[in-house]
Amino acid sequence: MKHVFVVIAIFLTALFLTSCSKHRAPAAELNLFAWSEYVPQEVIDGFQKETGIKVNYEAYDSNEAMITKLSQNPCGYDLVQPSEYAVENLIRRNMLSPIDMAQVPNIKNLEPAFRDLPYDPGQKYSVPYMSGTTGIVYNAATVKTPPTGFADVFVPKNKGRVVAVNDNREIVGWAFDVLKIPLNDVTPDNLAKARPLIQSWLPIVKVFDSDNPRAPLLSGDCDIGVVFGGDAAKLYEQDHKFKYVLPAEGTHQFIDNLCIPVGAAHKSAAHQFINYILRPEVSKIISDEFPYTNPNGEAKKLLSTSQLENPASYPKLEHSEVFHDIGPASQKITAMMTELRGG
Ligand code: SPD
Repeated sequence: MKHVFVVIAIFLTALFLTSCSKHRAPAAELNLFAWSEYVPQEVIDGFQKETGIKVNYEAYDSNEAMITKLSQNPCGYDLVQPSEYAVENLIRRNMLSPIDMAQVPNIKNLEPAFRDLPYDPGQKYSVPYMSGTTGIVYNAATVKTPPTGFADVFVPKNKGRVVAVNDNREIVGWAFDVLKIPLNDVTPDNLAKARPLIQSWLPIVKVFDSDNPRAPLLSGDCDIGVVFGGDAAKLYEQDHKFKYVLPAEGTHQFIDNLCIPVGAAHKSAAHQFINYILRPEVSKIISDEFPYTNPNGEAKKLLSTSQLENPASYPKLEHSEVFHDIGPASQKITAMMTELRGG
């Protein structure tokens, strides 16, 4: 019986590698599948110019969207950019290739706090790209009573004024925070408790947008947002009237990474790109355009005082939780949210 399983495993691996090789693209290419508005064009241009490797940047707006697409097209991408819990998920499902750290000497530039993190023990598969928090941004010129938590945001008087990231895991997490349920305790009972709360929140939100939630705040269409810290930091850079607060009910920190899928056709190019973005002067360009928390200690030395003092880029984090891979419960979140959003 054991032999049968071994033969099937060898056959499936051979089939997978053969099907991957049919899709091999020309050598000097890098298929980058990353969050939208996260990799500056200047970084891509610099890398292309220096290496002659053409970068094809396809964007996604949630970890779940990336995982679904990568599962459907396992040979289609050379680099992906999962958050911590998605790294755990991809490792568990054998979807990542180990990174040869000898080809990434600039990893030394990462701060010790961003090395060898629990979601990737031994740091075999992931290199932190940027980190951040999800929090509340508001326009202090129009919002006279500053919100301090989700309970102040999702109230009937704010109907039509709120923009929120379009991310089901996040939204369920906010409800769990309000209900004092640990973020990763995604059980059917806890989802049932969160359901009526989320149902009452959805009509209050005018815009769901993870790509550019800044736009409705800048236009004045909305004056309160629940957004990723980098977007709040960018708004603050444009106008200090945009204030950022970490929700009183609970804070969630994320760490987004670069990882190489197991079916990647251009692993050498992927390693070169990872090493390139870890150069301090390149990493600074990322902070200049997308002011998240930069994990690169050498790059941080190049940032201005105002960048380092931006409260949305480098908030004071006392207690925060981190998402973990929740396995099949993730589909339960998708099913509940799809139903609540009306299909
Ligand atoms: N526009 C870039 C957004 C990156 C956000 N990643 C954070 C995911 C938190 N679940």
